Amino acid sequence: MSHIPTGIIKVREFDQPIDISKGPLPPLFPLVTEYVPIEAGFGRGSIELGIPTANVPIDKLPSIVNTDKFKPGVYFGYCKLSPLSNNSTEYIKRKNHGSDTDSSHDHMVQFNYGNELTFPEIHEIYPVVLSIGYNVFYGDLKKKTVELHLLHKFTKNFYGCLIKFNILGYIRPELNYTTKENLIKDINIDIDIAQKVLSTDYFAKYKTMVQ
Ligand code: RBF
Ligand code: MG
Repeated sequence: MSHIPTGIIKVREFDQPIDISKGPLPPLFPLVTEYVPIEAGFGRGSIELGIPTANVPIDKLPSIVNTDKFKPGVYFGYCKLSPLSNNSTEYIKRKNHGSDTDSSHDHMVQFNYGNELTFPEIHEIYPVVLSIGYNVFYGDLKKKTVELHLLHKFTKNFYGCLIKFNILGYIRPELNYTTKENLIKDINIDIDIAQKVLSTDYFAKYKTMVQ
């Protein structure tokens, strides 16, 4: 008896139903990027939510991501990391928090360009959930952002590392939350959905796209 999920996945009322056996659905999916550098966000992902995200520059992604066809919301796919081994570690000032100009909120961020990743971490292809949008919960972003949460527990940061990823499907719209706890709860459901869908052959075969 197999427990590999098949059929249609939909957990919450606001989820887009995913028909697993159809695989990534055109015209949006599958979409693949080049290798792009990981930037420093606001540090909220790891520090406040306990869910670290790798922020990537939207202008270096296929231009369709920055159009209304990519609705603000949660997506899933695969990614691969590639350290910039010629760069040595440096400290770079984190972007200021929205319109906040108080310099006491500035932090220096260690950019190691992925040079503290382990051998398996630079060879593995990881499943990923992506948040594309304006972080309405924090309400301070004017520009559309793209952040990836990799489904692997890293012990070191990898700011400045290159990452290549694909986007294979859409889970749900970006929502506003009344509490951080509710946002975290939904992100964990997003992770479960992505893990289930990406573990099927219909989607796992798209791992090779990011090689
Ligand atoms: N922020 C929101 O305001 N609304 C969301 O629905 C939302 N969904 C997210 C789903 C995932 C899988 C991830 C990784 C992040 C999500 N965020 C959302 C963004 C979150 O607020 C952001 O990661 C932190 O603000 C750090 O930049
Ligand atoms: Mg981040």
